[in-house]
Amino acid sequence: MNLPASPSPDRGPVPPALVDVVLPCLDEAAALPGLLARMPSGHRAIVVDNGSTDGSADVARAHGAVVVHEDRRGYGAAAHAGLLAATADVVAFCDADGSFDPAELPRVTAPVLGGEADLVLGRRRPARGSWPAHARLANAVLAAELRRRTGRQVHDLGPMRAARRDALLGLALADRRSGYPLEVFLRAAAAGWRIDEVDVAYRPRVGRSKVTGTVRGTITAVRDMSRLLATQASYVQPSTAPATDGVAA
Ligand SMILES: Nc1nc2c(ncn2[C@@H]2O[C@H](COP(=O)(O)OP(=O)(O)O)[C@@H](O)[C@H]2O)c(=O)[nH]1
Ligand SMILES: [Mg+2]
Repeated sequence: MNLPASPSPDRGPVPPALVDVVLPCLDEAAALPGLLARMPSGHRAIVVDNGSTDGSADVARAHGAVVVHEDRRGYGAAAHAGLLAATADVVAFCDADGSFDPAELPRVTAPVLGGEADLVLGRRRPARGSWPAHARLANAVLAAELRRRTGRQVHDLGPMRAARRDALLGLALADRRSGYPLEVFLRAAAAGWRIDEVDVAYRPRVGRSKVTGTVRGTITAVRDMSRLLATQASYVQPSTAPATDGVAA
């Protein structure tokens, strides 16, 4: 990891970031410049390079991002490496493929920064052509199952989300593949977190999809998530979770 030392508020001209934004990245050199240019103030980009061969790390650095390397392949491995590298109180996650607009991040991070929610999920509102039908259907089925199991009014398990860094670390997340977002949700629900959902735009990605846009990627994602759902009884204990007053509770 090559994180620069955080600037001290009384010595450096740059204030510390309020939010660290983890961007898992596998060959997204074409999308990064546009993405990093739209990072809102107070939000610091941490690009987690997951073995890219297209120069993503150099592009990310050239456009002002902190770059972290994670050799172990998998969305969860990259996302978690970013979480471990983060130093801000609040950490957000966003795909690095150009399908999300970082300018919308404050809508996701504000309820966490303001102490009104413990986990905020970006509910994807897709533009035409941005979300293959099979992936959309699989996601809707998963969300319905999650509502049934947890009672939380979740509609989309999208990749844009935010929570407090310490709280996320306390979840002891184990998945390092595409089940990672599901594990975050399940463990957060089991812990009685206030979980909120806000709309975010979902646009066609820049470049080729590695997960939901391919049959192989979708099968892997479904398999990873099914495995997690099968074992969820071991850590989802609704009876012991305190009642919450979150919007989605
Ligand atoms: N599939 C996959 N994506 C990764 C990996 N490491 C980082 N990523 C990033 O995770 C994000 C989601 O991947 P993407 O191909 O857009 O998935 P999709 O939108 O579900 O088709 C992108 O920013 C990828 O660059 C990995 O090992 N596998
Ligand atoms: Mg994508």
